[in-house]
This record gives sequence, C-alpha cells and structure tokens, in this order.
Amino acid sequence: MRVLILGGDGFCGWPTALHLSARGCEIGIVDNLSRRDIDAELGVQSLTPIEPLGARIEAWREIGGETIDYFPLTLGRDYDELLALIGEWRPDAVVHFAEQRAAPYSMKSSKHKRYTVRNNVCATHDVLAAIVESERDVHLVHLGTMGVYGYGATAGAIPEGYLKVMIESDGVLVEREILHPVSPGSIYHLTKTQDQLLFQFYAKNDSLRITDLHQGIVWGCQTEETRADPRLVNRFDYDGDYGTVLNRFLIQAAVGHPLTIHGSGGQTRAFINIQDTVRCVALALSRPPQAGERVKILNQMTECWRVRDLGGMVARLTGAAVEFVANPRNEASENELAACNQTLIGLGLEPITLEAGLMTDIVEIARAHADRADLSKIPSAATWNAERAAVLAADSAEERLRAV
Ligand code: NAD
Ligand code: USQ
Repeated sequence: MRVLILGGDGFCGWPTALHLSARGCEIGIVDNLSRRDIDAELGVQSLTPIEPLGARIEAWREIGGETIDYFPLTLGRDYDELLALIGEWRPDAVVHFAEQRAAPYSMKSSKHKRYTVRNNVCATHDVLAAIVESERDVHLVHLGTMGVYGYGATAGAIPEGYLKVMIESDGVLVEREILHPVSPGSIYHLTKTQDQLLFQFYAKNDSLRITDLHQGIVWGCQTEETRADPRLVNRFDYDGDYGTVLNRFLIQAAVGHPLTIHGSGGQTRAFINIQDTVRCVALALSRPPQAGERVKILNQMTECWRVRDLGGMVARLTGAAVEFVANPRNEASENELAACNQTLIGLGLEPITLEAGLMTDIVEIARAHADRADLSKIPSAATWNAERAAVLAADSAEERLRAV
C-alpha cells in the first residue's frame, strides 16, 4: 500500500511512518517543518535530540529500512503542488496528522488563534478538495481528538462519533443517529470539530472514504522502530504549551520539578500510548470504509485517568513533590469520563496500559537528557480568558510576596 503521511515529521507522524514502512507500505512524508519553527518561536527544544528530517530518513535507510520520500509542502497554501503530488505519487491512503495540535499554543493570543484556525481548517479542506479533484480513490485517515466531545456530563460512555437520539416528527418520535454534539475546550479543539463537518460533507457529496480517529492524550516517546537507532528517536515535548500532562509529569519528576497539577486535578481525560497510536493507524488503514459509507469514527484511546491520580501515581513512583497550581484553562475542575473503543479492540488492538515499568522507561529517557531541559519553560502560561489571566496574575503576586 502506498501511504502519504501528512505531518510525518511530528510526534505521532514520524513513528507512524516508520511503523508502516517496516510493514511493507511505501511511504511519502509531507511536512512543512512548522513544528520545528514553533520550537524556535517558543525558545524550546524537544527533550530528546531529534535529527533533521533528511537525516532521520537516511538513518532509516542505513539500518535496512525502505526509502521514504519527502515533500516539503505547506498544506492549506500549496494546493496545486498537493494536487500534483496526489496525481503523480498515487497514494492508496493519506494519513493526516498535519495540524497545529497544542491547545495552550492555540490560546496564547489572537495571532495564535488565527494561525491555528487558518492552518488546521485550510489544511484539512485542501486535502479533501485535492483528493476529489485528483479523481483518485484514496482512503483518508485523519487524527482527530477525544476533546471534540467535551468533558461535560455524559450519559454513560461516549459512543464512537455518532449518537442515537429520538426526534419528534408530526407528533411521532423517530430514532435518528446524529454526529455526536461537540463541546470544544480550546481553539485547537474547535478546529477539530470543524474538520468533522468537512468530512461529513465530502463523504456525503463526493463519496470520499474517510476514517476519523478521535485520539486521546498520547503518552510515551519511543516505539519499536524509533528505538532501533538513536538518530530515529522521537520528539519529546515538556514545555507549558506542547508538553502533554503525563509526559510533563514524568519529565518534571526526572528533573526535580514539582508536578504541576492544574486546579484540583479533578479533570478526567482519555489516554493512549504512542506505540498503540501507530498500531491503531495501521488497523484503521486495513479496514477502510466503502465509498458512500458515512465517515467512520473510532475512539482511539485505551484508558481514562483523573489528572490528580496520575500525579499521585508518578509521585509514588519517583518520589516527586506535587504542586496544585492555578489553572490557566477555562475547564471543568471535576468531570467523569468513559468512552467506547470497541472498534479498535475488535480489530485486535491489545492496549498498553499505564504501568510503572513503562513509566520508569520514560523517566530514564528524561533523566538521560535532563541537561537539555529548560526549567523556565515548564509553567503553562497561556491563559484561556481574562478571568483566568487575572487568577494567574494574583497567584504569582502572592508567590512573590511569600518569597520576600
Ligand atoms: P506535531 O505537532 O508533533 O506534528 C504535526 C506535524 O505536522 C508537524 O511535523 C508539523 O510540522 C506538521 N504540520 C503542521 N501544519 C502543517 C501544514 N499546514 N502543512 C504541512 N505540515 C504541517 O503533533 P502530533 O502530536 O504528532 O499530533 C499529530 C496529530 O494528532 C494532530 O492532528 C493532533 O491533533 C492529533 N492528536 C495528537 C495527540 C497528542 O497527544 N500528541 C492526541 C490526540 C490527537
Ligand atoms: N494539565 C495539568 N498539568 C499540566 C498540564 C496539563 O493539570 O502540567 C491538565 C490540563 O489542565 C488538562 C489536562 O491536564 O485538564 C490535559 O492537558 P494536556 O495538555 O495533556 O492535553 P490537551 O490540552 O487536551 O491536548 C492533548 C494534545 C492534543 C490532543 C488532546 C487529546 O496536545 O493534540 O487532541 O490531548 S484530548 O485531550 O483527548 O482532546
């Protein structure tokens, strides 16, 4: 199978490219390296030292991997080049990871909000339009997010994308299945809800075959393939904008920083290990929807955890201190969460669940590169609104007073 990986230099895209390449797929990567530019903008770097993309690809070939093609395009801007690429490279499937994916980054300022909306929505739409215009039968697999559902009260486990409802028609109650209502918690998450509508339209209007993987928070760093050579190492973000909660806690523990629990830590979220991410994408590719079928939506998560329980677990494992800090986000301080993931389990996914052994592995990676960590980049400074900004400002003024 020929697979074009959009965003193949990123945290999920790079290990997916290698995983599929190792299993006989011919791989092409499209990436504009904007994630590396954002590192420069924020003055941060991946905790693990990542090679330039060309060197990564060359290292894969040197250790016996297949050749991977690279196309430096900006999706949402270089439309003609994308269209030509789909026509000439002739992918059977396109896996779309190429979006600005950090909620805090998307909330930093109007500039960041506008960039995230423009980048993500235009990228997704251009991919859809180009597949139609190319007249090729391509299966599009997109990485969406569990966050599209929001974290309000749910009646039982969140279904996979669609919700059965009863509607009244001429005084008669009729059962319908609708796209699950959305409740995004950031501009980033909002763009994923827009993506869903684009997919729904193109599946209906052009019979495109689309799978949308609603992924939970990814933890971990390495996969079977990225471990094969130090030059293949995956990126590992720990800063206040791009670091995700469990990875941040593990690094904070490794560098002796207290674990930064936002608010009460009662937020419950869905999680998945990076090794399972790449397996899930391979499973989704193996079971495409038929032309004319509705968008196939799968919940790509394996377990749910409350943030303060995660903090407690990492603290017990490592001896780290825990700190409850003012929450920069506008989010429910406590929520319950359960989600269905039967489709991927039914396709054979055997989840890697949070275990002390695996976490110790990551703490070891973090310790090995601790000298690259910039502790001043750990606090999450992007505030969601004026009220949150005031709370954080009051909190740091109090801290300064305590220090004198
Ligand atoms: P990432 O930022 O590490 O990777 C995204 C890649 O896409 C980067 O290499 C970037 O340079 C590229 N890119 C972005 N916009 C582009 C554009 N317009 N044109 C070309 N290239 C572009 O992010 P990630 O963690 O690998 O996430 C990949 C996808 O998975 C995202 O869509 C994200 O929403 C989704 N996801 C990630 C997580 C997670 O915890 N990391 C969880 C759920 C869903
Ligand atoms: N949190 C802390 N302390 C920290 C960092 C985060 O308590 O130091 C809390 C946050 O306030 C939030 C929760 O942990 O309640 C999760 O935050 P996160 O940064 O780990 O995850 P999130 O912002 O939701 O985004 C990440 C990815 C995004 C993906 C999403 C999946 O960056 O690309 O879509 O996870 S989901 O959350 O299911 O929508």
